[in-house]
Amino acid sequence: MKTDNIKKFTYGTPYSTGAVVKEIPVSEGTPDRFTYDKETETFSAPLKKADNIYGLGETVRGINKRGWLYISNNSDNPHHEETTNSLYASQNFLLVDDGRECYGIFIDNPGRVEFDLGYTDPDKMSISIPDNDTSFYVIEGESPVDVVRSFRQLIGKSYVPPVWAFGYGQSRWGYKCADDIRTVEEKYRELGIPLDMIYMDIDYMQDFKDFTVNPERFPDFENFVSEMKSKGIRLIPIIDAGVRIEKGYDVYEEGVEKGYFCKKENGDNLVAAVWPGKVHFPDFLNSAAREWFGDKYKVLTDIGIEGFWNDMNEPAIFYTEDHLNEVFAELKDYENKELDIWGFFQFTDLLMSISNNPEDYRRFFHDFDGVKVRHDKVHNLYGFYMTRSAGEAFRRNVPDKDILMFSRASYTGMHRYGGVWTGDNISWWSHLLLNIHQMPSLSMTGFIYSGADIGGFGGNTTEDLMMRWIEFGIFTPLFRNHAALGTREQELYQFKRTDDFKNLIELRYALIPYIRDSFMKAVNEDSMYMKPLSFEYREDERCREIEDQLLVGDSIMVAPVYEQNKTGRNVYLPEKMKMIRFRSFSDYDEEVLEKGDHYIKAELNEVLVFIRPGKELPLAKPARHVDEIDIENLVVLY
Ligand code: MIG
Repeated sequence: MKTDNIKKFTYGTPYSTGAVVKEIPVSEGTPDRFTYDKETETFSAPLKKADNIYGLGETVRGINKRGWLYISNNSDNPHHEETTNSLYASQNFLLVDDGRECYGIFIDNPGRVEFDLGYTDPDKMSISIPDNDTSFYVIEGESPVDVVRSFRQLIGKSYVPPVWAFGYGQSRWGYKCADDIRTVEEKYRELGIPLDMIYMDIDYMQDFKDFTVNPERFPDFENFVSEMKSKGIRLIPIIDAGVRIEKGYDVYEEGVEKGYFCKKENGDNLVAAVWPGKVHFPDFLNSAAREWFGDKYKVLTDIGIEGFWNDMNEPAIFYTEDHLNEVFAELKDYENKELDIWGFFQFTDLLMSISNNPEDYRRFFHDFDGVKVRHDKVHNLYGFYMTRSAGEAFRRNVPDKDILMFSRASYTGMHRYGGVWTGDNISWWSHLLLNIHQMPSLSMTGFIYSGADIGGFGGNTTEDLMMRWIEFGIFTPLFRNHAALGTREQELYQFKRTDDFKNLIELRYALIPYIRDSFMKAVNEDSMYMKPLSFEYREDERCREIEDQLLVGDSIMVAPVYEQNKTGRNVYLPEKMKMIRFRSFSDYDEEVLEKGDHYIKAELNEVLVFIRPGKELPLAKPARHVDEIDIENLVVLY
């Protein structure tokens, strides 16, 4: 691998985060194109009118990130919208491209990093790092694809899930017992809709304790796992970051005894609260603790579980014992007091400060390779290291099996151990569009096995939103329908047009050979699975503003419909392409369309795919499960 196009600059004492896998010699001076103001710990570079900015992985707004303030600070925010600054993940990689020349930068700092991308000053990009113990990489390249390839070689190969994980998964927070899960399988089977995974949310556990199964709700769990597997369904349980404080619970007892939990300044284990009630947080930054926690997954892999999702690992904190006590003390002042309007706001602010309080993230410490580090300085590593703990354990304990693993929080480097889902979205059309925007940025940063909660997690979905979202989800490697407790039920059999849903899911299964091939290519060649058009059509100015069409693999472009009550959309073709309007894997129209603008009809059940000239799109005959797909006999469209 050539690395002479990558320069590394360091400030303070950078942590070895594990983000990069290649040693780059340290250069003297300031990163090319940037000035550095030591006082404000801010790097600045001018932005030309033509500069587009890509990257940052899972964030709000468009594919072109220019014009907003993005803050890397992994946050549980189930109500995110346009003005949100921080989401569940932090990938400090971005690429500046004026259409002719481009460069990338990667800020390896696991604490808070603020990217002001033309927000304060439209002609300037500023990156502020309050705790500047940073490695700053500058990556030069001929084209965006080139820069991305170099970045990906720097950070190492992306995680590859088992083949069945390219199938369709049904999830919901609220399946309470084995029979609830059996019902899901039965209803899908009755309708003949393919399905490979059913996800188990927190209700399967005993009192929300990791690595336990509630024996009343799931009697003889091991048998249940094989019963479902005999029906072609893998069960995918959730694992949460917090460990319940309970006498006699092995994970708690061992963690306390071995000193594997995060501690406060005074050496006591931090007491926080999440679903299980009071918890301690495993110190995933301590390699011994990481090994210990990782081995716990064995409890479930030993009985046939082959996949997991790691949740709440920003970590999300409902409250800490210490801060809650402070709040109660302050509340005393409010009692019997006439509240004026400002007093009232102070009072509500106080109550709002209870969850995910920034102060709480400064209350505890890690033993990071023998060094005591305050949590906030390495905050964005927590989810990464939880997932690394699992990933390393799988290699040790189940070496000949591929295990499905994806996480909510992440940082660069985690892409070697698992994928991500994009956290708690809402059943909004704008979040379908957000999903379209996030996918190429995730691809850039190595998170290729990724996807959103299809249909939307919070809020009540509608049949048409679900259908349009599935039509995009067909192309995302992680393809999971998931919803929150208390929302409208959104398994596909809950809707009226089940035939259409069946056709769409079958189309996904028909596309799996192409999807999986393109996925493996992206992994092996350090390229992108989903790309903005501008990365490929360098000469075409129009492509620089297209944010609702994507290239998927080498052969196709997709143009999803993402607005309600639309039966078509405008599509820009950067070259002559063959349009396929799919109603199912075997029912479609074809039409060759010239380069340029087109208004194209796409009824609610229709998916638009465009095949690039000289390229091929193979289709398999769908099957109920991924491993039943006949990959030898493919129909090839071109
Ligand atoms: O506080 O386990 O993002 O997918 O269903 C909510 C319950 C905790 C958040 C996850 C979501 C999951 C939910 N969890």
